[in-house]
Amino acid sequence: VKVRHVHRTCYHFQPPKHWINDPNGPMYYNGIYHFFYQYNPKGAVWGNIVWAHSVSKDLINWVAMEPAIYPSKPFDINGCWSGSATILPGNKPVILYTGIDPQQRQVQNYAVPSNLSDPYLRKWTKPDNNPLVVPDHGINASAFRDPTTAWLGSDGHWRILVGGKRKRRGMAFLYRSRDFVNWVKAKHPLHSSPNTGMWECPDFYPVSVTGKSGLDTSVMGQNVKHVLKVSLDVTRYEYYTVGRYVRNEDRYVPDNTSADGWSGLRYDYGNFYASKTFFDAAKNRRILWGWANESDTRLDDVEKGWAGIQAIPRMVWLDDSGKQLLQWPIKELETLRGKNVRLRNKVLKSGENVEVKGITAAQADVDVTFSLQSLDKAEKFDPTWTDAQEVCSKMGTQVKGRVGPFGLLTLASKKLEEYTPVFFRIFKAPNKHVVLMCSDARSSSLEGGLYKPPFAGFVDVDLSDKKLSLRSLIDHSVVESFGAGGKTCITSRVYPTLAVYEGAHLLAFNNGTETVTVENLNAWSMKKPVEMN
Ligand code: DQQ
Repeated sequence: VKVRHVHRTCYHFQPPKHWINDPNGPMYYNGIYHFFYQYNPKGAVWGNIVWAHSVSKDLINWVAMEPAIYPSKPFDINGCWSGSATILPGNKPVILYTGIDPQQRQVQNYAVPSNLSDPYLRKWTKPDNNPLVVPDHGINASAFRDPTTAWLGSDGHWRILVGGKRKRRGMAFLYRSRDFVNWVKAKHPLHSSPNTGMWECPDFYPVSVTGKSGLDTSVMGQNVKHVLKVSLDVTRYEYYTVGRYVRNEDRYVPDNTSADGWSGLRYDYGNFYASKTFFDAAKNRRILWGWANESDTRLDDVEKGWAGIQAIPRMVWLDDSGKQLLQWPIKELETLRGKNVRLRNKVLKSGENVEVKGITAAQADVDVTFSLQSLDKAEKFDPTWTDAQEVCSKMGTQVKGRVGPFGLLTLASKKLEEYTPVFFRIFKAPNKHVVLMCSDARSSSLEGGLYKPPFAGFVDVDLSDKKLSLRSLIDHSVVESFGAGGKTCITSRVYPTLAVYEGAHLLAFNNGTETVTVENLNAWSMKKPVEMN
């Protein structure tokens, strides 16, 4: 086994070996953060799925526990798939998860801590009255999974969603229960959408219309909107809408500013899937975990002996516009920042770049604000360009523009044989500017056989101050970027051959005709967490 250490991450969540996928049941309980995830204890490909378990006091330094849930009973003998945690009144955590039963049906089970006085909640019990929910005759038993965190209605009944589909219509089935044991399917799903296929890992939660504070999942009231996120099995991308939860009908109605379906908003326009949020009562915030799969081949994964990482946990809250979420790496990440270098007011004329020297460029946190001299000469935006990735694929870093492309070259080799650019390009449309953000893996590696897409999204940002910011978290085989304070996020998995360890460089560049100034750039070498998984 060639354990390919050069591409292992340093500060992303990653166990020592084997396959990982979805984040499961994240929660904060009695001073400890718990994180569970889909894990194959026997190899670097998907299979034999259990709930691996790690605990932390700060979401950065993790200690691995034994697997919390693993196949052992008829109701989960063929797999313990994704699910969520809910903390019931009386401070009692309960996990809901999907089990695969002897008929390969997907059923919903629960598990409770075996010993509530164990601060790490190492052992979990699966009571004998499982499964709690089985697919009834109207439900496709192989498309019925991933229960959400429960929320409590004013009628005293708990509610959960289970992801599914009916023919090609994706849906979030709604179940209600008074005692958390007897669950009854609601007549209508909470929401559904045609031609979206299976909805995996639904997530449904309230967000405050003012400020960044998170809300407990059962909060209702005046100044609250709701977010519904689904992971679409067909595209392997996630979509969310911001909308209204009509409580008396138990229906969710997306706002008319939120496209419902494949053209909608995404948490991340790159490699990020099966995500899940939880309410962190310690710091009054909502935190998002998401899985970033490998982009190399299955054979590479077997040779490496590992596959899959978790993206850095992000705080999520509603933008002032009420139209989208903002996301930002949890502030605890900053405790890993080491050596800092700074660039100030560095003017980049057309075709110029500048290297940011003195940090470990393969393992870094970069935060930069660009200021633009003028937007007057921006290229005209063609309204048929609805697919950002397509625009990026035609207009990469080498295609000279006017205002942009400008941004960062991450994981760049000395002579730029390899680099993963993260950049903006600004266009002019009637009465507004259109900002394109790209994280383009096409030039990331000289190695063949890798998936190297030009990931991209549009950034709905007000440019009246002619400033645009970008933060990138670089960690050997991942570049996780946040445009305009977290309005648009893109995660790319890349496998450089030259731009590894000391061979990796970081630059800022401008390939537009218009001058761009690096007004302020901070880059930090990142340290390794003390204990890991
Ligand atoms: N992964 C789990 C399923 C879920 C899928 C199985 C999403 O529960 O639907 O490992 O990645």
